[in-house]
Amino acid sequence: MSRLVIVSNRVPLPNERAARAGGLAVALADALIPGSLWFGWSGRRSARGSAVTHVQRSEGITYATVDLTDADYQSFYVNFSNGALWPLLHSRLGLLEFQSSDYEGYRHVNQQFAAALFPLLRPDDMIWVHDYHLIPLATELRALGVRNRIGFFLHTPFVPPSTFLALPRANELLTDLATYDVIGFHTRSYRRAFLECLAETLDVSADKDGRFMFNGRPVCAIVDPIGIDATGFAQLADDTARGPEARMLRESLGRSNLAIGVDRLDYSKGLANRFEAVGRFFHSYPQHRRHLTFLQIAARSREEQGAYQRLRRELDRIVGDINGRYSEFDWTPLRYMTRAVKRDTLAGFFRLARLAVVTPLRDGMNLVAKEYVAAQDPQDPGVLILSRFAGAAEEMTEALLVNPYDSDEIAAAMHAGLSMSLGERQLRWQTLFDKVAENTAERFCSVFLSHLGRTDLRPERPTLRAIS
Ligand code: ADQ
Repeated sequence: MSRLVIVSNRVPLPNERAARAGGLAVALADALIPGSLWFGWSGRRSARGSAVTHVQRSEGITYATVDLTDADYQSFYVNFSNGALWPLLHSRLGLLEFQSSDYEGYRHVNQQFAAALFPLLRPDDMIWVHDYHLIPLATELRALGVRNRIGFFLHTPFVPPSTFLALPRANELLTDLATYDVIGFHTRSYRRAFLECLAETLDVSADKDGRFMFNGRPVCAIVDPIGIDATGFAQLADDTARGPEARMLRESLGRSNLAIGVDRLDYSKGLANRFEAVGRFFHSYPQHRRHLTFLQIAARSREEQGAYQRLRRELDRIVGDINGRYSEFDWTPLRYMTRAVKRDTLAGFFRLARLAVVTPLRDGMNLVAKEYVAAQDPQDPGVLILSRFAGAAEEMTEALLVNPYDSDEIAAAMHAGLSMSLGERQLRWQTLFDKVAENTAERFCSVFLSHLGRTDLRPERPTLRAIS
């Protein structure tokens, strides 16, 4: 059997796992059988950058990481990946900042990653690359003569040509993507947008299953929505809802119901609009004052970027405004913490919450929506309010779907959720739970890897670098 090599920008090292148990680490846990290799950035900066590869082993998995220099960190990670590609792929052209030198830095780091990974590879390894930081990696590996199967999964949305082609050098990134053997997207609409970009710029047309030929080689664009370990998360929620943190939260609420939001502190997550909606809710439905407390947990992220600093200031202002306006001496409508919370604690909090408000302006998938559903008590489930513009909305149609830009619609959905009969809550939840329990993280991995496993190795040829 082929060895699996996972490549992602950040590698969740075993000693950081508990603190950083984000979507990727949890979703890929099932694919990572002993013997696998995980390669990527260490999260550290040093003068030697990627010249030294740090290797450690844990539970049969090898973790190989490289550092970035300060200059590479700035151009590759901060400026191009998060300052250009992230806003572009979330349809925020107004926030896109492009500098050719950052783009060159991005390509340079991908080239260095390929050079550091190359000596670790075996001929029949299957290489699975993750996310927008590493789009050119296959091009760089092929240039070194790597013939292995290489797949790519994009965790963000993909955008139509009218948006994507606003990025200078967009054609090069499309060529890079078409250089993989398999390219995975969360939803049909992201795949469609990608194939439209290919048709428009590279004159490539795909069949209805996303197969096309590129440079004489077959390539397949697949739809493979990411999932979670639903039964494991349900068990975790059941356990931790009885734990000390959940008990303290419950006691602090008094007789008030709990509504919850959990996100990275990112402008794509729609937090400002959501907070405005909380204000609208207490304005339009005063009967809920004192009877609902909104808890927003927002883990700070990418703080080195101006857009994120501005967002934080804006959110501080809105929270102050709402709490100043509606608080009573013994009740605060909106509790807001800008810290990550441990995964097991979160599970228990989800189970206590009568509403989850998951309203990103755009989101590749959104795993919080799935975690909330998995965490509910089947006898007395809460209600999920979900943005139409999260990838999760394509599957989770029994949630209360809202336009995240419409504060009044979100407020009305909160009211509807709190007024919903037990019978309707159970019906909606059961259908949602069945879907979340079927489209698991394990299924996500096995679908992707079975597609990748069916592709052929590239024919032998001299390396381009050796020729030039
Ligand atoms: P993210 O943008 O990070 O991921 P999301 O899928 O919602 O978005 O969350 C990832 C994980 O982080 C979840 O397991 C969640 O519980 C956890 N998390 C979020 N906020 C937290 C907090 N404040 N404290 C503790 N844990 C928190 C990207 C894409 C998404 C896509 C995922 C996976 O942007 O659209 O769903 O990858 O593909």
